[in-house]
Amino acid sequence: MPVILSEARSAQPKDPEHQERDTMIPAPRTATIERSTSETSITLSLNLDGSGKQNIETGVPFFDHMLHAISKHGRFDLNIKATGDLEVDAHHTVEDVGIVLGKAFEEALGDKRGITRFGQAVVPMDESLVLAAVDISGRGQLHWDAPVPIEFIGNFDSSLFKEFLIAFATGAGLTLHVRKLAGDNAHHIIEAAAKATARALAEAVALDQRALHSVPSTKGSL
Ligand SMILES: [Mn+2]
Repeated sequence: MPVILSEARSAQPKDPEHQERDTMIPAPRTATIERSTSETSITLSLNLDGSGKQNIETGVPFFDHMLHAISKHGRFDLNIKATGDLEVDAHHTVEDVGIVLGKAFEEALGDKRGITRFGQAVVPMDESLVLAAVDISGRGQLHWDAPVPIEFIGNFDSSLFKEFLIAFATGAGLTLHVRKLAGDNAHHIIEAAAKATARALAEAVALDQRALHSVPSTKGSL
C-alpha cells in the first residue's frame, strides 16, 4: 500500500507555484528540552513567535518574576518547570535554567535563515536604566557591566542574574552585552536588565521580511 501511495504522489504533475508557496511557509520556531542532573531537573518549552504566554515555576520566586518579564517583553511563549537543590542555594537552578533556555533558543532558531540577527534596547525602571545589545553570532558570550548591590531578593542572591545570563548566552551561542547606565536598587537594576535583554532578543530573532531566505552573515552561516 505505501508503495502505491508514493507512486500516486510522484505521478502528480509538478506545480511550481504551489511548491514556491510551500517554501514560503516558515517552520514553527519552537523547542522543547528536558534536562536532568543530580542537581536539577528541568522541562522547558519555547515558542519564539508567541505572544508572551507563560507557565513558569522554578521554586525561586524572584527568578520566576524575571523569567515572566523575559517572556512577556520578548513575546516568547515559555513554559518552565524546574526543580533543583534549593536546600543548597538557588545557584544550580538559576544557572541550569539559563543553559536550557539558551539551548532552546539555539534549537528554535535552526539555521538562522531570515533572522534580523542584531537587537538592542535601553530600558528604564524607576532610577535604573540598562542597555542590552544582542548579536546572534554563534559565539556564546556575556559582557556584563552592570554592578548590582549584593543582597537577597527573597531567596534570590542578586549576583545570580549575571550567572543566569552567562549560562543563557553560552547555551544559545549569542553575544550579549548588558550595561548599567544608572541605578541603585538591585531589584530595579536586574528587572531593567531582564526587560532590556528580552526586547533586544525579540528584535534579533525577528524575521527580516527583506531577507527571509538568507542567513545574515557574509560567511553564509552563523
Ligand atoms: Mn519587579
